[in-house]
Amino acid sequence: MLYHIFLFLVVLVLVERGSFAASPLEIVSVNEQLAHTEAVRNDETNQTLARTNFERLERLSNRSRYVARSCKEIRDRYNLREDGLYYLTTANGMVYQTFCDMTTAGGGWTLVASVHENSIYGRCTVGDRWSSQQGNNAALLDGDGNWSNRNTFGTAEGATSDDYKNPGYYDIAAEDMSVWHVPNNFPLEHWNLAAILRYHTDNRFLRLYGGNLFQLFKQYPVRYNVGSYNNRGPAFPIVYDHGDRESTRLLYGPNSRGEFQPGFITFRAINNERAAMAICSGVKPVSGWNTEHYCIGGGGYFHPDQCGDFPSFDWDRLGKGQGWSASKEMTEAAVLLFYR
Ligand SMILES: *[C@@H]1O[C@H](CO)[C@@H](O)[C@H](O)[C@H]1NC(C)=O
Ligand SMILES: *[C@@H]1O[C@H](CO)[C@@H](O)[C@H](O)[C@H]1NC(C)=O
Ligand SMILES: *[C@@H]1O[C@H](CO)[C@@H](O)[C@H](O)[C@H]1NC(C)=O
Ligand SMILES: [Ca+2]
Ligand SMILES: [Ca+2]
Repeated sequence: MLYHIFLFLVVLVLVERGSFAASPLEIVSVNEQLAHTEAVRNDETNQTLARTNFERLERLSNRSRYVARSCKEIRDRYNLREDGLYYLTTANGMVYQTFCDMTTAGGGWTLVASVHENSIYGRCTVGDRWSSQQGNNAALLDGDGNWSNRNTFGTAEGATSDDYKNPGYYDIAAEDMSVWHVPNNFPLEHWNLAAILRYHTDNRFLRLYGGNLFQLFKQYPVRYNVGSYNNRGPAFPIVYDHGDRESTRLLYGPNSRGEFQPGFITFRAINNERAAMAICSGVKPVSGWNTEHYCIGGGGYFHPDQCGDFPSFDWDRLGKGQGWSASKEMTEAAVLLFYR
């Protein structure tokens, strides 16, 4: 027995030594690795320090002293022309931060929302805040969703990575809209250049609809069975800031191209199955009602294969740009909504 214990100890000691006795070559390489890791970390730290430019931050932080309800007011009152994040205040005094586009067509555009499709396969599931997160459900047809309430969510910096809605959506009295389609996850400082489509209206149409989408969708509820399929909301011509009618056409599926006319923005379109969609971006449906393939947002009840923030952009397979399927670029880009 003792002999066995002795043997066991010998083995144990050998194993221990084995694991500690690295060759000199190995030791060098481990040290090199540590040194390398350290260097990378230093570099990262240095970069972080470089980014924390105090003066710049102070200047940005000082923007909290401006008082305005929209980016247009900031532009007009303080004569600021720099794109970026600014603080705005609602009529009730609620302060929030959002992105101002101070350059497009004279600037003064307030980012109020973004519609982001996190899972085209998820049919009215988690992340489908602009349609329904509660499943395709015939009992949820009333349009008391996020197009027509004062609920807010998300952040301006995260607007291409998830849905975003700030108080400006219902608080600002605007005249026109601007829309940017920005590839998912792009950082704010590159949105403008990265956008695959950018346009705005210039006929002040929002004046006729209460000054914002909150009011517009009161008149045109985004609700199942609210009208027949030939009953669509208003459509308005757009002015292109990046892209044109032809590039807009190509962003949607070949079959869809036969139904719409590019060069417009349309609100509350109703499809064959009488589901309502909130916005047809860049197009006006003219000779067909399969709007679920090229319009976004909606109520909580669709054809079972259509529910979602981009209801059926993948009808003929995701991102294939064939049949009714929208292009991959379009399906994987967030839709940023601005007011002025
Ligand atoms: C980081 O900055 C320190 C001090 O400014 C400098 O000594 C160091 O070499 C820098 N490290 C790297 C990896 O650039
Ligand atoms: C920020 O505001 C403070 C207080 O008004 C002022 O003293 C400072 O110069 C401003 N900083 C910048 C970078 O504009
Ligand atoms: C509206 O957005 C909120 C997130 O704040 C979400 O919980 C809710 O489910 C959304 N409404 C619908 C109808 O999806
Ligand atoms: Ca979805
Ligand atoms: Ca979403």
